[in-house]
Amino acid sequence: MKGAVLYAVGQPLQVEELTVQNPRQGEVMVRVAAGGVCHSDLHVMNGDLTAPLPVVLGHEGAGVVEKVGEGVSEFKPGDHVVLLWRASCGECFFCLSGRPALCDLGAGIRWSGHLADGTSRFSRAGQEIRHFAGVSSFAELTVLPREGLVKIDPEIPLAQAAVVGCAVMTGVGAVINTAKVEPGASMVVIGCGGVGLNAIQGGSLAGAEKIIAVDILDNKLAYARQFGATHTINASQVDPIEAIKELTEGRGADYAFEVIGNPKTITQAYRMIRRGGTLVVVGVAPVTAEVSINASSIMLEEKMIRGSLYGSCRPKLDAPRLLNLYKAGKLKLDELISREYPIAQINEAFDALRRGEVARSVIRMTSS
Ligand code: COD
Ligand code: ZN
Repeated sequence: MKGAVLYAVGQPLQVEELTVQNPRQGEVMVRVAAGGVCHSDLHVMNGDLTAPLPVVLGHEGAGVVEKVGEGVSEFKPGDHVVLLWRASCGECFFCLSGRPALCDLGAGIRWSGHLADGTSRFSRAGQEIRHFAGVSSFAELTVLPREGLVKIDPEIPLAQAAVVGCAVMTGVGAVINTAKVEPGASMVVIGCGGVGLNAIQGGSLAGAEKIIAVDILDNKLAYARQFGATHTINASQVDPIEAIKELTEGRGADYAFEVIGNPKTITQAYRMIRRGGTLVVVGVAPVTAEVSINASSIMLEEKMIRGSLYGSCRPKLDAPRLLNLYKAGKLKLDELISREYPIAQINEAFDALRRGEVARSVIRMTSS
């Protein structure tokens, strides 16, 4: 079967024939229908985020169960599933407290590139190839832990289901689950890519009154308006902090969401919120980066800083809920998918993401 492999930082992906082993105990093999092209994969390709290499990239996807390993009774061949980039055990302190994104199971898989038994199912000519975040959706077939899948309504188109696996749960979740934005609030979203646009539509769902989108590209700001932004600011043309103050009676916004992963824009976002406001950091900066924040303001202005990992979601609850909102016409997924590429053109899909041309694109493995 075909898969897209990253062998070294700075190199393009190699699309090649790989061997995939059968699922073992507690694992599920999925025939991937669509894999979303997210900036986090690009961060790994350019070395801003690390992952054990070589690796089959892709951490957003949906598909159809092909085979199940021993002991798996909740899935059967033919089930439609969304793939999760943070599997969670359901039993630990974090899972029981409703914070499954913080479970050790998914983190272990992410940093080792191995499934839970410490091995990989992918290889090529005897060379081991790692999993990415336990998903590896840029492959025709992939193997996941049973805890990394959510069964979905088979009527949902699988490309639309795929983007729920990362962009939508991460972006909408940051607003609804992490920040719990209330009706009438003002909020800023810095970075209007695949994830940021979903923070914007999360703001619409929450009933925020002002949703201010900040980007450096006008085409991204046009997408932002389509997803519910009430105001847009091009940060390459005006000082975005001053512009936010003007739009919020000089106070600053109630909430700011940083959806890029850049220390400079994290600092900007902190300065955009009002006294007592909340900054939610969704993007991850390069591992050694530090953020500069005026120390006294934290206390004197009672500002809050929150991280949001995977939109603080509870995937088995949130994925079906989001897909129901899509079916009810209340969540934009069709509009999110700007382009579809065959796997042979995956490097072109990443070039388009680098150039800022798309809201989200997906790699299509099957036509369903
Ligand atoms: N000011 C304003 N906007 C900017 C600036 C700037 N200085 N620099 C870039 N932007 C805009 C770009 O024009 C673009 O529109 C947007 O920021 C980024 O969008 P995308 O589409 O390139 O990125 P996404 O939405 O696919 O990914 C954003 C993340 C924040 C998820 C990603 O970058 C990240 O930080 N990933 C690491 C966190 C992680 O691992 N998450 C798990 C999987 S997503
Ligand atoms: Zn992602």
